[in-house]
Amino acid sequence: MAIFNAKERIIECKIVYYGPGRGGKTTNLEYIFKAFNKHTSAEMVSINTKGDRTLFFDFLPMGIGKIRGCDVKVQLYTVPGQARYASTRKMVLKGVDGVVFVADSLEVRRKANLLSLKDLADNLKEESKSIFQIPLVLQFNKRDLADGGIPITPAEVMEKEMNRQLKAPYHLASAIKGQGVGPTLKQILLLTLRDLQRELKWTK
Ligand SMILES: Nc1nc2c(ncn2[C@@H]2O[C@H](COP(=O)(O)OP(=O)(O)O)[C@@H](O)[C@H]2O)c(=O)[nH]1
Ligand SMILES: [Mg+2]
Repeated sequence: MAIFNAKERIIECKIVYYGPGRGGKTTNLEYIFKAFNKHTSAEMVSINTKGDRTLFFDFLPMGIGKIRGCDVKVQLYTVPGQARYASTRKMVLKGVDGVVFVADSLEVRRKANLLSLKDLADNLKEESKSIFQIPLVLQFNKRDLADGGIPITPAEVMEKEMNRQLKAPYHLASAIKGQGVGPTLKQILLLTLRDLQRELKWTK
């Protein structure tokens, strides 16, 4: 649940980029940090876990308006995807308000996507949240690989395998080229803030 700082009139919420290892989560965040630097805090914080990193920085979605007279500050996080960092992933998901699931379009990663999605659902459940209810956007990343003749999974197949029940909005992307990164971010911000607004309606 978002943190409501009444004194400073700020609402802080947390969006986590989740997905299989090497799917492109860090690449998404690095692109956002550079391309939308007017909205971001001065520093990207990086916690090193061998071979992979947990990254986060603040994002100020200007122009999105205020909620209850408060400015909204968003923290964007990535998690390390490999199996051995299960506990880090659980920790990063604590208090999450919205999730971007970055799926790898590489055909050989089909199963890894599904396992990671299942892992996300399980970890959310431990947080008493449902993957069906939390603001969620899927991203099918690395679409550019098709140009190099590398086998990628057709979008319809990815949609069917991952999204048949979830029915989450999804975006095709090439994070390395910055394609689809902005629309993915914009949509998760919108869904998360809308959800927050709804939640705050019922509290004092
Ligand atoms: N071709 C291609 N490579 C990508 C894309 N996104 C990420 N990569 C590469 O995939 C590797 C893993 O990306 P990274 O962002 O570290 O994945 P993470 O483990 O999910 O954080 C890196 O070598 C990236 O350069 C993409 O859209 N297209
Ligand atoms: Mg990473």
